[in-house]
Amino acid sequence: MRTQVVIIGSGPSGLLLGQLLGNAGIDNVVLDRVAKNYILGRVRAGVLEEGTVGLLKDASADMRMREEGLPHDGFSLAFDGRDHRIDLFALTGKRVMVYGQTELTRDLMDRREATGGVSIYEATNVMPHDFGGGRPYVTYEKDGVTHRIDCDFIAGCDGYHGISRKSVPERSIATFERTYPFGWLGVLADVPPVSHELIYANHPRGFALCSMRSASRSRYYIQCPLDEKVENWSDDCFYDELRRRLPTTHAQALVVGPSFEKSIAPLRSFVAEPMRFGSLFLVGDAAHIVPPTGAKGLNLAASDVHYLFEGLRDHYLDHTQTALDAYSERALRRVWKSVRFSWSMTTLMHRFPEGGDFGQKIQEAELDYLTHSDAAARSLAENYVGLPY
Ligand code: RFL
Ligand code: PHB
Repeated sequence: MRTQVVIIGSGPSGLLLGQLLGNAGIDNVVLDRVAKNYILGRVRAGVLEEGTVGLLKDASADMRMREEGLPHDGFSLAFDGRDHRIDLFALTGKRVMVYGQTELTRDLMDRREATGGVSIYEATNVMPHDFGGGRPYVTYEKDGVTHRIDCDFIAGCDGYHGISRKSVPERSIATFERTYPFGWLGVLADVPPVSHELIYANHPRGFALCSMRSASRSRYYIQCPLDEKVENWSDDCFYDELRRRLPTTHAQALVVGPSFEKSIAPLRSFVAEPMRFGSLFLVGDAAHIVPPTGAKGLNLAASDVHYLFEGLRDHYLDHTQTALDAYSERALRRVWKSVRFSWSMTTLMHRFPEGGDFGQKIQEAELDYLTHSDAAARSLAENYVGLPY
């Protein structure tokens, strides 16, 4: 088989890139090692920047999001037993869209199917070859048969554990990493959200986040030790702990109900540089991971797609290479700013086992500053709604 671009990974970055390329008449094939339903079973991001919303529109996959997504004008920082609202719209003129990654992925998959895009699921042993030379190709196995796809470019959209980044010789790639000494225990439940906006809570017992997927579906998280086990947390235990970390008015208003998803995610900051190796491009989580506190992971995947799509479009339609050659540099400039923001939100909002009294006082001073200085609040809001591409 031959195509112009092989996309490894059918997560949000691979599907979004595939749709933008398809709309521009550029042939592509998406490969994923797991089944469609498995991908749709993962519960992940919930907050989309305007830039991400715009890209979904460009991909003609925004119809359901426009109807069912929840535009949010602000969120709360809760500490000291009180709520402090960050008015995103007043501070930046922009809002964010609350719409689950699962739904966004489903919309992109449906669109791909409707437009005849080729996706191959449950493709094992996917392997990019010869991306340093002139004739790149990708091999994979399906039902015991080995297949080969020749192509011009390979987009590695296969997430943090994918094969694309691992295929690059170690000497050609630099990595930067920080792990955090805690994780997030999250639940999803069909109960109305405790508040119509997100609440990020800093509490002596640890961080908590109240988010949502719709007016009747809530997504709640609490900071937990890294070695915590999901089995140790009944729904009652979870809600009791969440209540303790929220201001009293919210704790009293919390509506509880059985969770249908409960999982623990470790927190990590990670960046691989560069993001291009000959004809192989790394995109999204394949190149970088941020802790979820800033709601940036999926949005960074989308901005990478924006830069790569521009490069590929210019290459095929205008026969110019400038944008493609600039991909890694442009993407990384934005990546590092989001890595910085996600790290700072994480540092600000969590209890660090080794933080001590000094760390605690610095957090209090920063929260006080953010909620009493217009300039500080504006900087927070500008990063949260998303820096320009
Ligand atoms: P994905 O979604 O991991 O998709 C990668 C796809 O590649 C496939 N794959 C392979 N295919 C073929 N061969 C191989 N060898 C392969 N290895 C892997 C996988 O099966 C998969 O289908 O990466 P992508 O597309 O770059 O998207 C990134 C986002 O998923 C991620 O950044 C966000 O979910 C992060 N994130 C959040 N981001 C936000 O912008 N806002 C949020 O509010 C937000 N909240 C979150 C989050 C991530 C979380 N977790 C669980 C890590 C909350 C949580 C709890
Ligand atoms: C979510 O709804 O899953 C969510 C929202 C905001 C974050 C992280 C996760 O910062």
